[in-house]
Amino acid sequence: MPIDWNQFTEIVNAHQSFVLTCHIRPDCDCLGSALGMAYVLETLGKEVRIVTGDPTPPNLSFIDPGDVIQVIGQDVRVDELLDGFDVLMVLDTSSWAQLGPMGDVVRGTKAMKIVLDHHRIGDDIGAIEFKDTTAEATGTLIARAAKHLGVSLTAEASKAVFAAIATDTGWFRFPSTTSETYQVAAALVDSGADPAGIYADLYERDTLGRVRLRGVILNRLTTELEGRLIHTYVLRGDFEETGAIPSDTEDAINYALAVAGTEAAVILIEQPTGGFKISFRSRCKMDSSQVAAQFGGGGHKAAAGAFVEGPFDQVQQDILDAVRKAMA
Ligand SMILES: [Mn+2]
Repeated sequence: MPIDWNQFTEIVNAHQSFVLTCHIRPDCDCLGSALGMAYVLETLGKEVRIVTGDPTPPNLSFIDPGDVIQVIGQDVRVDELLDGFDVLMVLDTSSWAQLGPMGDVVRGTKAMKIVLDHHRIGDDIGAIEFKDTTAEATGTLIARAAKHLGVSLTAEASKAVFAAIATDTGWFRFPSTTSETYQVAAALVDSGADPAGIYADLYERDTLGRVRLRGVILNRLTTELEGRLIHTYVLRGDFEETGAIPSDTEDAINYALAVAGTEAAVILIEQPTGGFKISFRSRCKMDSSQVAAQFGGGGHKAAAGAFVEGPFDQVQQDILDAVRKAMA
């Protein structure tokens, strides 16, 4: 459903103070959208604060150079945030599970609640919903909101919104990317966003350890079933040997899927405290979530995860057997 921007504008005009929030494990779309919306509202003379359920991860701190994003339970307590403002705006999600500790504020506040989001799934959190599930990013909705509210973005706000859209579209390559995506991006470049600088901040700030661990992971790639299944692993000792940390394995499984002909990928990552974190990816009929469920995990058809304890050889055999069966 298209968003009723007149109604959105009326709500903004009729209120003075806003709290913006987004989902836990914040990504660039959620943080960039919050910063962009905060700029728009402040330009209109509103009082705004951004409070999230989780801290900004270190690799995304570039998006908030002024360090204005606050964390619930760290910078402000739930009971301190329940009143004293007019509108709670939830960005890039509308599901209780994704709100984390901010869910207590959403439940407890008497302020008006609105959602600005592009996700299909979500809960009724008692908010007026401004949802456009055809939008490629919440960042796109921020750019539209700025237009409807008559605010031109500064270079810094443009950078935040550009980063939001660029990351949610896989740097403008996912099928959700349309000609309008490029038009919005072009307008953001005109108002000061620097794509080369944003790309470098996002993708060219890895530690040497992270890149070395990637080498280890790539070296161990093994294919079977005529190349349809690809798998690899990380052992505890690899972290020490390369100087990497466990979060450096985050997107490792995606390199495996870069190999032509692969339909499913599996990575086993031994945790520093023992046990294996398993990630499954599927681009075939295999339902990753069903395979993960056999090991107490879960997720979606295309991507799922589980945690399994036991000796490496045994865990690897059990996991691969389940995947082979699901792909048969
Ligand atoms: Mn998003």
